[in-house]
Amino acid sequence: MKNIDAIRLVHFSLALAVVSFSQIVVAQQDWHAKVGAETPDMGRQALAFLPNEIWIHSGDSVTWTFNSDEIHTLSLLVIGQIFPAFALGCPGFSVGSASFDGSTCVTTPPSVKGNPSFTVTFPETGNFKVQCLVHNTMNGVVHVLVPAAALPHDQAFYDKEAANEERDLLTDSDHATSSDSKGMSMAHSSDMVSVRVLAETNRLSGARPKLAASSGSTLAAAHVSAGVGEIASTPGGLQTSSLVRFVKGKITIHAGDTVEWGNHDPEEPHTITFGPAPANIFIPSPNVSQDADGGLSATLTSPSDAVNSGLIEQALDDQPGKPVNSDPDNSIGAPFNPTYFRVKFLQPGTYNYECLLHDNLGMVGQVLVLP
Ligand SMILES: [Cu+2]
Repeated sequence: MKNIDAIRLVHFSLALAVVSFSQIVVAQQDWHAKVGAETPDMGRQALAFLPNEIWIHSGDSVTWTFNSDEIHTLSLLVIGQIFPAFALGCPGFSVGSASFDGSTCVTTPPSVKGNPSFTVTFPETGNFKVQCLVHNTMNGVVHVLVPAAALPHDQAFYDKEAANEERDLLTDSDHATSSDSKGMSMAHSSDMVSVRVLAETNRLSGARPKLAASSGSTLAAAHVSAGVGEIASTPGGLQTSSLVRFVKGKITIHAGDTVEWGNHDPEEPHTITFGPAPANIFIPSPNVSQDADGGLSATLTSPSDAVNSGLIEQALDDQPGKPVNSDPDNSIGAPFNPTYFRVKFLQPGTYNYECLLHDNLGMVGQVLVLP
């Protein structure tokens, strides 16, 4: 009996070894995906995991490569945990590689193109949401199946899908017709649309005596789109296309005119900042006041004056069961986030401005104020 037991044990061990070996062979697969994409001038950003849905075996890993100059995180959160601030992480960060089984949060620090890629091993089966902590509307899913399961796609399929999604997000043009007949197509590559703004200003100037009588402090002579964006979706999650530019950001007005900036991006916050960056770039500087419609406004007397709008952005979507507008970025506690910033220019001169969050991507503008 002992011998038989011993033989059985040997057979069992051998069987285990074979099973383990075959699992290891299957488990060696490392999949690849990208985090973000951008046009060469960095003006158009794909806030997306590319692709954002992938099917793998337990034991496999996925390597995500950071691919843009806009910051992103690769984060795997635990169901029920409070959505963390990107600066704090899980709290804490993983660098280089990690393992995720759904029980403990894993995230990279905010990273950009050129940083080391991040490899996550998935030892357990399950469906795991992938999230960027910087961009709420940037997520995806990893489906982890048992090793014996057939996988629907290979790496070549995902590479092709990523390329297609990247192209769609970076060349999005359908928004142009719905928002502005020229804004998106001319966009940032050519800012030679000041003629149109001038004409608009002249038209408004003609009507000014009448409007001035209504004491409207927010008479806008010209509107600048501070960023334009669209949220797209695959079955795997959300992907967002953002034009990180002041569309028609170089404009010409007359002294006494007001310029209004509006954020047309569902995801990206922006600032409109004249002069040096304040210590806290997220909140409006003391010389900013709030208009009756919730927009923010300021008056600049000379090109050496400084003003910071703070974050101009859409609030996060409200969700059933959550406090209304619990957006932590809502620094001024308004019932909704300010999406407009208006500046009245009293004296002629050249006023340069930038977005403090995206000046590194080239998000700058200029207001030329004529007498
Ligand atoms: Cu910006």
